[in-house]
Amino acid sequence: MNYRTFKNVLLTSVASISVAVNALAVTEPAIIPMPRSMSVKEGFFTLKSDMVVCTDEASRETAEYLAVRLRRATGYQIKVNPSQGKTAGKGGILITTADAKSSLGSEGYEFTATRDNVVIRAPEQAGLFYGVQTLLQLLPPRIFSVSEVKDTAWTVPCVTIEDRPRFAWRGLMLDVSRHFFTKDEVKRLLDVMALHKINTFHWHLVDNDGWRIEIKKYPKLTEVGAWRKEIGYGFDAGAATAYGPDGRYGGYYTQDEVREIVAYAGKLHITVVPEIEMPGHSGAVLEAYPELGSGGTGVSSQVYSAGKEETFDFLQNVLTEVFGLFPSKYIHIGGDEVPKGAWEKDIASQELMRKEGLKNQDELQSYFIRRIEKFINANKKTLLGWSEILHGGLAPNAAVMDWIGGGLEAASQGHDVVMTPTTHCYFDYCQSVDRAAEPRTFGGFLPLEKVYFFEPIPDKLPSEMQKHILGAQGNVWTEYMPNFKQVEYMIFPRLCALAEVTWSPKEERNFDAFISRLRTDTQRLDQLGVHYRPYRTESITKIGDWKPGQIKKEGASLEWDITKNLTSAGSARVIFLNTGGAGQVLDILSVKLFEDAVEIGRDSNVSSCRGGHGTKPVCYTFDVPTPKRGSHYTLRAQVSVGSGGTGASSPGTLFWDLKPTPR
Ligand code: TNX
Repeated sequence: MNYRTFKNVLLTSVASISVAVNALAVTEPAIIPMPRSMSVKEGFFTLKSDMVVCTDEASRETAEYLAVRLRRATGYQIKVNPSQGKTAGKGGILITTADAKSSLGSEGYEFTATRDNVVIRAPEQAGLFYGVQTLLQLLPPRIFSVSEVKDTAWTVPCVTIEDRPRFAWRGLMLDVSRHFFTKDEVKRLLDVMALHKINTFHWHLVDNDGWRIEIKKYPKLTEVGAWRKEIGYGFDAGAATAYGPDGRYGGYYTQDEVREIVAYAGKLHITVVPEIEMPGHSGAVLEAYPELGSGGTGVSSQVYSAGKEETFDFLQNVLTEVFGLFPSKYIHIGGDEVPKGAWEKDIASQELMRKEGLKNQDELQSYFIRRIEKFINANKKTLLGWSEILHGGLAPNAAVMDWIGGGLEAASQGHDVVMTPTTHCYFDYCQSVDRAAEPRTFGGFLPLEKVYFFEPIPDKLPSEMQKHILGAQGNVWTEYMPNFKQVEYMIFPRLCALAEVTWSPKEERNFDAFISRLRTDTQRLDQLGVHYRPYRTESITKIGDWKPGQIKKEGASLEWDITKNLTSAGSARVIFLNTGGAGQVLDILSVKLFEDAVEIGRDSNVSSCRGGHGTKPVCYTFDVPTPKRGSHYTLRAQVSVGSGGTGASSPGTLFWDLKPTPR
């Protein structure tokens, strides 16, 4: 789409430039994801209090959805006429499948706004629904207000749009096991997904920390498996509200609630894909039904026995109830990070390996997944699993969700693949290098730019196999997100970028234009009350590293030259990020700033800078003077191996953030 054309049209068509600027502020098309093709014309269509949404009987629900959305903010008594599917008339909106181009596919649509009316045509309802989302985004952001907004000109710029998605799978995964989120929170998320034309909600319902779906045949799954004693992950009890009446932490969805969410999503043209983890990440189940486990302790206690018939009976019974609740073609069975060593000590698993001639644990895992796949296929569903289901041989009809590789290999062999690599799709990773200014997160770093430039098709995949890349998905693992506000903060605006990756043409991607549209989109999020991370460019820079060998038990002095970092007088933060694992702790006793050999600043706070996931960096602050030409500036830190850790020294990185003194 072409903003320049749009501005030129405005500037030449209105008498005064200030009017043009005003009009731009209200109506500049800021559609996310950007449509495939759009041309902006002169003039506006304006909503009227007595207007009608005309439609055919088949599209009535979509027309009603639009009318409800429009009524809320405008306060207009907009009517729906379901027996007028041919023309919008003057001042109306037409939503119809009549005469739609079949080349638009199942999710595409055509959209025309003139001064007289708006016409949305699509061969199928999903396309009409996306046309409606486009219409909402062409209106001022206050159209998303939950209460009536007076004195607004509800205008839509005159445009013609032809649009359809690049990928069929435009997804978001939410982990509700590590922390539990309510039915209404899930619905809220679905609404904002639909606004960005995201069509798949992958629901991670099961993990070590909690089983979240009622299964009638096995009540202990939720009586026992949905709860834990404490919030965990180092959070204060008050960081979440998911407590039961008995004070236990957790929660689950009843089957009625699951049906309600699936139906709600369906109306938003979102497919819900359930994930029932196996054979690992199953600590919550095995707490309720320990007889299905491999025995063992620690992570080994979180793995089903692969050798017991009872395991398969149980899983098949669970899956049967799951099939009845989810119309989705795909059933996700996890398959990731199985500590397969658990099977070495499990007699039943060892016997099975002998009987089946399985050479190693990978082949045993593959046996497990293949057996489940047979059952899933017999129920006319397709098995989907994480990268590791390739180990020991991929099940014949399985689809793969690539998080640590395997996508290229699977797609090359003709298996369908959804791309969710940690490098570009892990919304649990920190959004800024300035971790000190962010909430606690998982170890990785995933800025908005990186999501935006993600290319789902692997480089080396031959063109004839590219159709096997169904699309991409953002993953929200919630270890460090104890409440929904935090979940939203991690999802937005990164999901907006992923929406564009999965919907819009690759060649048209332009980060600056996206950021400019995002400004309007975040106004929509404001109206909807979504908690997002405002986009800003980073002022933080890396000074250098430290290596484990430099840190001694008896203490050590680390030094970094910061002459080129100290560019003006101001307030500087020196940030220590421990990149080691859990238990690798660096004690910092003082940090001093030198100008040549003279100490000019000192922060004598003593702190422990910890490694591992979900830990925060440590900050030291200095008022720095205007640098003298020719002088050298040095930071010196007095450190030692941390007393509160395992005694191992850590690696780490040092950052610098200078806020210049305003002149
Ligand atoms: C790996 S991604 C996992 C999850 C964790 C996540 C944290 C995947 C299939 N497994 O269990 O929550 O890393 O980033």
